[in-house]
Amino acid sequence: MKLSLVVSIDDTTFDAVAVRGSWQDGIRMAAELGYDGVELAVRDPGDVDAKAVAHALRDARLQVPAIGTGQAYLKDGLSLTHDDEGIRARAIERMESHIQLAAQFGSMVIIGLLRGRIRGDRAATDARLDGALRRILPVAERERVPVVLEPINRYETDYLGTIDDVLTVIRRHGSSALGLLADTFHMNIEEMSLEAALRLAGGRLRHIHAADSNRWAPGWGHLDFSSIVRTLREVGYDGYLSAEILPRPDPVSAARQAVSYLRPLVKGS
Ligand code: LER
Ligand code: MN
Repeated sequence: MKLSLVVSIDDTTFDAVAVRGSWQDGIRMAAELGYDGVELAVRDPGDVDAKAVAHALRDARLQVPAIGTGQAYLKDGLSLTHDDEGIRARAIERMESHIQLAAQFGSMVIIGLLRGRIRGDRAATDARLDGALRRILPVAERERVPVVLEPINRYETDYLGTIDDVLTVIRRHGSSALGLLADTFHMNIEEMSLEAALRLAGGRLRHIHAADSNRWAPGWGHLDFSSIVRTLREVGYDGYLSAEILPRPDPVSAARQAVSYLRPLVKGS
């Protein structure tokens, strides 16, 4: 398993991004601290100078396991399940451009907050999500870019809170491009057992967000990361643990804690 740090390309309003401000500094800091990659949080790929980012990544020798889309929801109000057809169409278009950007970096694309909230009844929301995925997944398959759907805790959205909820969506689509992102912070709130939920996810697991019970860096809360990593090994997971953590007590200390705490645990896997 490898380690990455979430770095925002734009100025972010999402709390759990240790690095904000200049993405160039974020990439440099991740490399200096010994990360293998950076997960890029991107509001609109149309505003990203992909060549400049690729150049900085090459210099820093970092990979980009995943690209996050949450800013498109938080800043632009886009949602894949909105009952306004125009907003939904723009969310789908935005996802397609995230996929094009991800294809350049060999990354996957995350559907986190961008899935929206339940509007009207649950069945209507499911139908709108399915409609959006039917547009997005063929593009993802063609571009060979995995799309990962992330369960998110009840305080941030009322839609798709558990691993089981997301597995149900994945099964409905039967697309090899659609996988699961498990975030240990959300799991701590929603799952009966983190280990049992990770076993349930099994081969569908494509990406992990690592944060402790309080969203601080791993080791600074009360989650058992030895047990989490052991379970990930058992299910054959060999992707990234991506630190999506609060910048507390300050960005550098948080980012250093995550890598120095997790590195010994993932060594040799
Ligand atoms: C939101 O809490 C989160 O975990 C992000 O990864 C979703 O966009
Ligand atoms: Mn997350």
